[in-house]
Amino acid sequence: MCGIVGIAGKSPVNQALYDALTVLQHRGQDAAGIVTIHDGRLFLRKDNGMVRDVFHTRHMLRLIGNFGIGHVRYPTAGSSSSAEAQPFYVNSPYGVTLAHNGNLTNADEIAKDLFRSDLRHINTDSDSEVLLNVFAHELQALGKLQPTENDIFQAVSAVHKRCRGAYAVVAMVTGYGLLGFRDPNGIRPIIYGERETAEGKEYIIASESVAITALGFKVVRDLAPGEAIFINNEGEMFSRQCADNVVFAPCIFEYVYFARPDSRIDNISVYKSRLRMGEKLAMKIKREWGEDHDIDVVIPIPDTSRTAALELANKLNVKYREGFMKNHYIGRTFIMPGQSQRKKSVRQKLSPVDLEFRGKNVLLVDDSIVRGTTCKEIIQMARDVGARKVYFASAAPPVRFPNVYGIDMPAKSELIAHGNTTEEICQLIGADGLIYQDLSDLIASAREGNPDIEQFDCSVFDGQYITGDIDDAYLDRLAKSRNDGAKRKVQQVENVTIELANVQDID
Ligand code: PIN
Repeated sequence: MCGIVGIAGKSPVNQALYDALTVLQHRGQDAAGIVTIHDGRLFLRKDNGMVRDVFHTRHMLRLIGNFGIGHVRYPTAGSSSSAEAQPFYVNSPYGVTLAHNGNLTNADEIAKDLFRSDLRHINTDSDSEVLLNVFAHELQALGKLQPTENDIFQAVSAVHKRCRGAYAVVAMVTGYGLLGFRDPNGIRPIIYGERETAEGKEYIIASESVAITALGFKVVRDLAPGEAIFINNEGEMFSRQCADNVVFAPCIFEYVYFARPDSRIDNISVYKSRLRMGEKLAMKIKREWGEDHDIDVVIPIPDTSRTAALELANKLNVKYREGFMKNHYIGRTFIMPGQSQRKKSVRQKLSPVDLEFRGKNVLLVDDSIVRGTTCKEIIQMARDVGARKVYFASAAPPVRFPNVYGIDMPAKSELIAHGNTTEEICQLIGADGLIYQDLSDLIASAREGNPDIEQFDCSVFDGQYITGDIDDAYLDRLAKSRNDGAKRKVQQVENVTIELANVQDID
């Protein structure tokens, strides 16, 4: 998953972009980048690492200008090279920069066409570079010396025709303005806001509303699926529906795990959706385990699951206790490259408050079970500090299928729920009981916030891919690039790349 932001300001935007990226840091800790425009010149800083590590004072001072875009990356295609940090730039036409959240499912095919028919060279494995070149090619094909907003929107329409998959995009056309657009299924989130200043109105486009509100902008609305907005250099805003066949299916995993609880995505409060997940899971526990269950205490596995666990405990009428403390100064387990590293870090990241466990029947709650390795370790930790029984609840249904729309989920074979029943998973993770959210309840938890949304992309749970182009061959290719062996190889190559990048960076 990645985070994107773009600002069309009336005064320098470097600090605001940096601040927005720190607010979106949870969406990707792998790489960060900002590009700004001043006087027709672009200023770019990007590298692997967290926002606070990538940008030093000397970089910030060089990022001058009132328009800019930024990106935080969470690798999607198994690669984590610094050459693939975003934003990307292509010099023709006009100079276009772009940052993208999502994944194109036909990137390989388009990359070939770009080379053979459009005479464009793609220098990385990133589908974002492909997307940028498709947009640039389509804009160039219009042959305008000075593009208008209509031309920009026409190029976006052509992108929708050529590209499949998930894409929420911010881009800048040098000398003309800031653009944002969303794929025709609206899979990944993108929202915009505005604020009045003494110099005039400023606009912000971002992955999540929290980046807008935290910076003191007012949320206007989410972009519709297939829609584009363009803010020209003079600060005028235009919007247009650029897709013909729009089937809205936003990603449900944003509500389960990715988005911050203080965001609203597609008019649904992420926080409230998580409360509802807890409520519905409590009802299921009562139904299946009976009102006379023997749970003494509900304990969330921080951070994401706290909201659901709180409401689950309320509805079960059982105590909610913070039994695990999290060290916030190490990275999220989900994004670490290899299984061995992933396993080792659990005990460094979480430590139990033993008195909450000793002699008790505890219900541990997590947002989801993906590989099942961390929850296995956590269940053992609970036993080590004296829990009598350890039950486990997942606020999401079993994750059985890979994600092809920009979430770095493991290959099918690495998902614990793939090919295993709930009872088998319970055994594998070493719990005394395991309960999963039903998919219909998860959907209802999100949908009750905005009944206008008729469907969500739930592909990791049901294997239904909304773009209709995912077959076994695609999933096999994906599995090859995503298994841990492939990631370790990339890491070795990356060590060399990092050294080179650092040498170049001494300035
Ligand atoms: C972690 C959120 N969440 C925890 C991510 C672990 C699956 N894992 C998905 C559970 S946090 S495993 O709250 O954002 O820190 O099933 O793969 O072991």
